[in-house]
Formats: sequence, structure tokens, C-alpha cells
Amino acid sequence: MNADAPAPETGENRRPATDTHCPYCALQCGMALRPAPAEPGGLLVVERPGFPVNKGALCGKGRTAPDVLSSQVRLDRPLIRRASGELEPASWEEALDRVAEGLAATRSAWGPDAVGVFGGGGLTNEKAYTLGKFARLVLGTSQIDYNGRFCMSSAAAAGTGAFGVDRGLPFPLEDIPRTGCVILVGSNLAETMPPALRYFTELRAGGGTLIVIDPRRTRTAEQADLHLMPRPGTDLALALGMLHLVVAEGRTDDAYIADRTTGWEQARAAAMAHWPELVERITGVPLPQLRAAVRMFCDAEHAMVLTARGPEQQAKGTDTVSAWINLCLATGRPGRPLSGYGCLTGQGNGQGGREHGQKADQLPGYRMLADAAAREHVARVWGVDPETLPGPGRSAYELLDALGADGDRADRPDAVRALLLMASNPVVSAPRAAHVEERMRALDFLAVCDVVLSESARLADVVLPVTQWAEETGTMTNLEGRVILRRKAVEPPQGCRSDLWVMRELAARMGWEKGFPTDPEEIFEELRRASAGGKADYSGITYRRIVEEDGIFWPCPETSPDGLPGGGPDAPGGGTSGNGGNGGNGGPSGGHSPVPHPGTPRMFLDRFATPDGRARFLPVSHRPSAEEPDEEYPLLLTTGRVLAQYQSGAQTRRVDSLNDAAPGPFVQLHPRLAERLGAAEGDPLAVISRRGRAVAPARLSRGIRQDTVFMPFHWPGEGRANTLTNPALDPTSRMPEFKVCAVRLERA
Ligand SMILES: Nc1nc2c(c(=O)[nH]1)N[C@H]1C(S)=C(S)[C@@H](COP(=O)(O)OP(=O)(O)OC[C@H]3O[C@@H](n4cnc5c(=O)[nH]c(N)nc54)[C@H](O)[C@@H]3O)O[C@H]1N2
Ligand SMILES: Nc1nc2c(c(=O)[nH]1)N[C@H]1C(S)=C(S)[C@@H](COP(=O)(O)OP(=O)(O)OC[C@H]3O[C@@H](n4cnc5c(=O)[nH]c(N)nc54)[C@H](O)[C@@H]3O)O[C@H]1N2
Ligand code: SF4
Ligand SMILES: [Mo]
Repeated sequence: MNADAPAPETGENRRPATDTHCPYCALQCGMALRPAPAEPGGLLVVERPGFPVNKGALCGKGRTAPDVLSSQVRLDRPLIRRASGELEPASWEEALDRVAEGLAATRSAWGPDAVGVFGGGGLTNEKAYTLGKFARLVLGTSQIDYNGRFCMSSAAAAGTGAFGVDRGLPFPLEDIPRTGCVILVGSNLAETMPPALRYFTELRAGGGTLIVIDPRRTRTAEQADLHLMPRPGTDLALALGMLHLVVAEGRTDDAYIADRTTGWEQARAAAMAHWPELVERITGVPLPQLRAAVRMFCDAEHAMVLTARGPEQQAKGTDTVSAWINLCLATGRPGRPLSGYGCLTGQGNGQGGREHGQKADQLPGYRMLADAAAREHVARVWGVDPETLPGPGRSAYELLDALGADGDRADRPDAVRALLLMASNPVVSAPRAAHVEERMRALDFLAVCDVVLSESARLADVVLPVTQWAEETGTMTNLEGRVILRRKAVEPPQGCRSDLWVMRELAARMGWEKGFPTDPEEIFEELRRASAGGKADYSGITYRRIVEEDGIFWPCPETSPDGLPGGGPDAPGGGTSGNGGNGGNGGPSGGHSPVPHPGTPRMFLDRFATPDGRARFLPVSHRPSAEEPDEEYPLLLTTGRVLAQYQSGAQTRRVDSLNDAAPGPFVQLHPRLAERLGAAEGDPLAVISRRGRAVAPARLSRGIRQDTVFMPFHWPGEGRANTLTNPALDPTSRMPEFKVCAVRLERA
């Protein structure tokens, strides 16, 4: 079947509509696109009520997404920085030659690890897979990482630690209305995934309870039965305090702990050191509220904890998520129906983007680069000697910090001197952004693939204008682990080429005539083989099945014995239960059934993906944030999102209606704090941290703690929140502390 074939005709004017998905967040809402009657090449978004995740609902970003396809806002020809110092139009031939030369020259002068690659969680699985392959084979570099490191990496690390596998949600969203209680930790999904709010409204309508933990009274918190407002950076103590109360009140599920877990004694001992009164002092959450939360959570027969960036984007994010998982395990939740722990992944392909090899330490299928058997398997699919694959590289911030070839780096023989940037805008979105920007300017060579001239693309030596969502086909894996197909609905502008084509052309110029196809389905077929037997096993998934079944949840091994080449000991099929898949979900258990594996909407029902099948408690203790307030910097800054802008704003700042809704940065602060400063609504405020100074208008709100200010991070320039943020890293996930740093306020 042709994945690009238009869907059946729908709607009034009978113009054909193409079923596809939104370009933005991890919900990957289903939508259909129909040619606009008036504009040549224009597209109209139409509802696709049949797609289960969003049932037709879209947020304003999704509805206006076709605006970013317009030639008015996007790049439509390659740009090269000329002698004038300006970026000027160039032919594809010249631009590609320049990029290949720039990367090759650095490699031959300084070695392969002097060339870096920075990818993005918005890339399709096919692109992320090809980018990782391109870095390891063509460039031979270990220096590849991506913006997903800034996103869900702490939850991924904690999930792997506890369950042996990292899939954001181990159950579909449709389970939420049927559970009894949900604790939503640091998620503002009413603004960040609006169509998902419905699941929580239904939960409450059916008698379930919602607890929201956020230092701000967000639109999400307004929906809650109970809203706890901890000091930023204290979720770890909060979770431990709740676990302490669970133990003290005798509400642990001892049979579950004995049957399905290991490590309880140590985790219990660590939690018992966190007295409720101490936790109250650390978090600022009154003890009666803590007790109420424990009661609501334990009283429910089924219950879930869901985390998002609030608790995760901390220098202790991994331990923090582990503490929430411990609470779930102690009360017998994970691997039980309608219960468990999940992380709400953020970017469109935040989930798949981390599974197929653009992360510094990973190979496709969530295999680890340091694992000899994994290297062997993937090298076989790639037709290379495993010895030639480089080892694990640096994490995203460490990579950005290592950029630069200027004189001051003479002492750093390990500097990364040339960079290929694909689908991220670190000048706006990286922590300590002024420093990152300076490092990017100090590169010998920077090539950027983007659809618009982002703030990062403006620094490039060569900018390559690429095609985007509605102009190309590819798979994405949404926050539920559901692999979906985004289909091409319109021809791209003449001057644009796909990221896949760019990589093929660069590879060819660097001596790799083969191995870099540009047809997404052909790449997906290779990805299936590369992932076969891995944790994120896609080998049973095909484009056809995705379309017919509204997406397929991994792990989904190939069960046909003669389905795929390269079988053998790690042949697909046997990995179902080892992956934490629910073997009892109707999936065939052996490798010889002709019945296709149904995929795994619900994980861990039989066993966890650990060697002994048990979930692991990890003993964790509270510690302060990397930067606590002091006399000079007495307040806490936390950062995040607003409804109408997406990420660095590179795309959404180019859409008029979104800009009207959210025209610029602001500093949210409590009226009492504003009064102490003598500041009124709209007054420009300077926010100063050890990294720098940002200025934005005051926005007064009683819905924020008095010791905390909040800034959204979507804008460059004077109001750039990331000028202020602290790049202190989590020791395990290497996640920067976006959610907490010490600042002072001044009237500007
Ligand atoms: N409109 C919009 N939607 C988006 C995006 C976007 O840029 N714009 N981006 C997408 C992506 S990539 C992601 S990762 C998701 C992110 O989705 P969310 O995690 O929902 O977004 P954030 O606003 O970063 O953070 C959520 C909340 O954490 C709170 N918070 C801050 N500090 C702390 C803390 O110390 N503890 C706790 N418990 N909470 C804290 C903030 O007040 C904020 O309300 O959104 C996705 N959807
Ligand atoms: N202070 C603070 N900073 C944060 C966060 C926070 O909460 N607070 N959150 C962090 C998080 S969770 C994330 S995910 C990051 C995200 O931050 P970024 O990585 O900067 O994310 P985007 O703005 O989505 O950048 C994607 C870029 O890729 C381009 N693009 C879109 N589609 C394609 C494509 O198909 N191919 C190519 N080549 N380019 C494409 C877009 O135009 C855009 O320029 O920000 C992080 N930064
Ligand atoms: S919620 Fe996310 S996927 Fe859905 S329309 Fe909005 S941005 Fe797109
Ligand atoms: Mo994210």
C-alpha cells in the first residue's frame, strides 16, 4: 500500500484530505489536511475524529501549523556565509560541497571527535535513525547528542533503573479516566497538551481524583481536587515524605512488594529518614495537605503518578523520579491494570527520537553503545565491522560547552570544532544560553538544517532549507509509545530538500555511496531490523499496519519466522516478555506463529523488563538544588511554557495568531513580591542570576509562590530566560537544572 495515498474524500467540497499528525508536541494529535480552495499550495486543517488520542480536538498550535509551510516565513534555498560576512543564497551543489568540505577538513585536521552532531526530538524515527548512523559511520564521531537530553532524560534514566526499560507511558491515555487517582507532578498539560486534559476531566467526572503538584496555580492545577505548591526543586523530599507516611500509616502493599520488587528495605530506610515535619519545612507544603494527598492516593483501588518537566528538569531529576516510582511500587501500582508510573514526554517524537540512535550512548532499538552484543547486532545491519563504531559521546550540554575552535580552546584538544545541527535551536533553548551562543560562534564550521532561519541558523556557515511534516512521510512515536505515520499532504517549495536527502548527499560526498536511502519506508524497514530484539523492538511494525490499526505500541516483535533477514539468537519474537511486554495481551509467545504481534499498549502486566522480572526500588535521599537562594540572589527562578508558543518559538513565533496570543516574554511574580520591589503590572523587571541578566515585563499573579518567579523560555534577546538558567547537570541523566536557579529582581 502507498503510505502517501490520500485518505478517502471527506467534507463539503469533496477535496481529498490526507490523514496525518500535528508537527508539534508528543500527543501527536491526528488531523487531516485538505488543499485550501483559494490558495495554491495552501492547506486547511480538518478534524480527524476517528484518531483515538485526540478524537479530533486540536490546540491552536496544531490548527495553525500550516502557516509555517508558507514561503513567507520559511527558508526556501540554501544559504552560505560569504566573504561579506552575510548569509547569501547559494545552489544546493555548492552548499552541500561546502558542508562536506567543512566537516571533512575538521575531521582530517583534528580527528573524528572534533566533529559534532546535534539532533532533535522533533525528527521522525527515520531521520533520527539516519542521523545516528550518519554520525557513527560517515563522520566516525562519538560526539552526537540531541535536545531530548533537555527533555525527558531524567525520567528515562529512572524508568530504566526501576523497570528495565524506558517507555514514557507504559499504558495508553485511555486508561486515565478509568483509574481512581492521578498525581500529576510538574505538568501543565492544560497548556502543553490541551486535548489530553479531557482524560483528566473524565476521570473526575467519574468520581476519580486529581492531585497536581506545581509551584504555580496553573490552568492544570485549577482542575485539581488537591493542589500542592512546593518550592521548586523539592519534589524529591515531597515524594519521600509521602512514602514515609504510607509506611507509617501501614498502607504499603506487602504482597506486591514481596512478589514483584527488589530493594525495598534500603528504599524504605531512606524514606523513613524524611520525617513529615522536615518535609514540610523543605517543601513548604503544609503537613495536612501531604496527608490528604497520601490518603487520596492510597484510598484509590487504581492509581497513577505522572511526571513531566517540573520534577525532571532538575540536577536531581533522576533521583526525584525514582522517589515517585518508589511511592508507586510501595503501594503496588506498576504492572497492575489502570495503575502505575508514567512520564509525559514532550516533543513530537520525544519517545522515538531517543530510541533509534541520536542519543550519545545509544544505538537503534534502545540498544546501548557500550554493549558488545548491541554493537554486533547493529553493525551487522549496517554492514560494518563493530570495531569501527565509536563509543558513547558527551551529553547535550557538555557537547555544546565543548564547542569552539578559538584560541582559548588551545588547552582543549578535545574541543568539538565543527557541528551539524539538525532540528534544534540551542541559542534560545539551551541552559546558560549566552555561553552556548558564544561557543557556537567560536566554531570553525557550523551547518544547520532547518525549515526557518532560527536564531541558531543565523550563526551558521551554511544553512540547508529542509522539508517538514506535511511535505514528507515518516513515523513518530507518541508519548504512549504508539508509533504513528505522518503522511505527506503537499509538495514542498522548490528549493527545499528532505533531511534524509541531505544526509544521503553528504554521505556520498564523504565516500559513502550506499547505506543512506531517502525513501522513509525503506529506512523504516532497515530500522525494523536494527531494532529487532532490542528493548524498543519495532520489527513487527509496518507502515501498512500503522495506518490500519491507528498506530502500534512497541515493543512489537516480528513473529513470522521468515519475515526478516538477519534472524538468529536475537531474532525477534522471543523478546516479548523480556521487554516487559505483556505476553498475555493476546500476543503469540513463540517465534513461529504467523499471527502478527499486536503490539504492547500495556507493559509490565506479567513481568518487568529487568533480568529477574522484578521492579527495582532505588534508595534515594533529598538534596538541595545546585543553587539555593542566598543574600545576593534571594529568589528562585523556574521556567516553562505557555499555551500559544512552542519551544524556542522558531516555528510558532512566525504564526500571527499565536503571536497575538503570546507576544513576548514576561516575569510572573506574586503581587506581594512586586509590592516589595515597587513594581506594577507591565513594568520592566531585570532578572539577574550568576549567568546573566534578562529583562521582561512583570506579570502579577496570586497563583505563584512568593519566593518564586516564573519565565517562559520561548523568546530570544533581552527576555531570553535561558540567559539565566543553571547548567548544573544530573549525574545520571545529564539533564540541566532548567527548573531551579537563584536570582534577584530589579526594576529595569
Ligand atoms: N504550548 C506548548 N506545549 C508544549 C511545548 C511548548 O513549548 N509549548 N513543548 C512540548 C515539550 S518538548 C515538552 S517537554 C512538554 C512540557 O510540558 P510541561 O512539563 O507541562 O511544561 P513546563 O511548562 O515546562 O513545566 C510544567 C510545570 O512545571 C512547573 N514547575 C516548575 N518548577 C517545578 C518544580 O520544581 N516542581 C514541580 N513539581 N513543578 C515545577 C511549572 O510551573 C510548570 O507549570 O510540553 C510539550 N508541549
Ligand atoms: N529554560 C528552559 N529551557 C528549556 C526547557 C525549559 O523547560 N526551560 N525545556 C527544554 C526542552 S524539554 C526541550 S524539548 C528543548 C527544545 O528546544 P529546541 O531544541 O530549541 O526545540 P525547537 O524550538 O522545537 O527547535 C526545533 C528546530 O527544528 C526546526 N525543525 C522543525 N522540524 C524540522 C525538521 O523536520 N527538520 C529539521 N532539520 N528542522 C526542523 C524548527 O524550525 C526549530 O528551529 O528546550 C529545552 N529548553
Ligand atoms: S496538543 Fe500537541 S499535538 Fe495536539 S494539536 Fe496541540 S501541539 Fe499539536
Ligand atoms: Mo521537551
